[in-house]
Amino acid sequence: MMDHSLLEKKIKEKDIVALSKAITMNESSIIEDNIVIDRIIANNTHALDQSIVISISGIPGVGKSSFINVLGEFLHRKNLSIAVFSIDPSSELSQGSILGDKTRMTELSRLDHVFIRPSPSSNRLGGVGINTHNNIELAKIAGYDIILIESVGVGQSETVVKQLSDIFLLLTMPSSGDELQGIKKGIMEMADFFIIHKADGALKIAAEQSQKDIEAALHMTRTEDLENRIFRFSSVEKIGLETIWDALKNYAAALKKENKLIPRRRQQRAYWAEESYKNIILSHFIAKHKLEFDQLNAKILNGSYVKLDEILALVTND
Ligand SMILES: Nc1nc2c(ncn2[C@@H]2O[C@H](COP(=O)(O)OP(=O)(O)OP(=O)(O)O)[C@@H](O)[C@H]2O)c(=O)[nH]1
Ligand SMILES: [Mg+2]
Repeated sequence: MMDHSLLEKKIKEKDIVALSKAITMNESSIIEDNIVIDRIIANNTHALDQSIVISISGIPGVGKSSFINVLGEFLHRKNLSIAVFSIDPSSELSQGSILGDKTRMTELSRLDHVFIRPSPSSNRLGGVGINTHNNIELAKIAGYDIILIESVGVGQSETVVKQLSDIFLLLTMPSSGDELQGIKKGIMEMADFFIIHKADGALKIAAEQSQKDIEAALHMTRTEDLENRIFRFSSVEKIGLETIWDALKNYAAALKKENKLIPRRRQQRAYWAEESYKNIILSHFIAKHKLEFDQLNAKILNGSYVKLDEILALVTND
């Protein structure tokens, strides 16, 4: 086993093997491993505010991996260091499309110093986020300039992704008609940027219409200035990436300038800390009262109805 201070040192040297190992330890079900990682993060809180975290969400097949591949390559050419995480908060069963992502990020994964990590969606604590947040903190300690998160965008999971990122980018597909392909209102309200993706070939015209539809929908619900927030793009044609990147960069710079970035990240840390201790308390409590819970279960299995009163009594008498 690697010495902890050595592991920490190697992470800070952007050693990809060390970072992978640390992430594995963070996701481990062995609490001692988690504690080591927690200490490494605690030792390096000064390094946590340097990177920009951008999440890319959208329905399956919208082209998130393809877009990340193109954007990542572009940023790499600008000498920015890139880490990519892939998460699927919508499903606890799925482990993410690991193979799919690797194949769709071929160019990116071939470049030196690019870190690509598919993140398992389920873990000991029974949810996405807690580990994922720490994984991202580790990538920040490693000093990656830009951290990209691919996440399947379905419903409630977006809240979780929002709690992980500085900038939330929603990919949509050109659609005919006004249904906006069932994009949930909540997601529309949450996204900082909209990209109508696959705006190429036969879909080019539909993309223009989609842009108008999205603009109209946003004007109804959002009060802030949405100029330079809605783009059309094709990861095949790759035209106009500079404009999109400028907009993202300026947005991040404005957040910093208006002193919004650090409070937002602190709020996110508070959110994840709360998730974390809630889970710890829950597992601890259930383990402590295993016998009583087993008895309640046995009663139900024997055909009795266990009243809420009994459960409340168990909890409040602790
Ligand atoms: N025409 C066109 N096709 C694209 C574009 N980007 C991606 N595709 C295709 O769309 C399909 C899905 O692309 P992915 O990048 O895997 O999409 P994804 O959103 O990451 O999919 P999941 O990870 O499965 O949710 C692939 O067949 C791509 O080749 C684009 O800009 N234009
Ligand atoms: Mg993908």
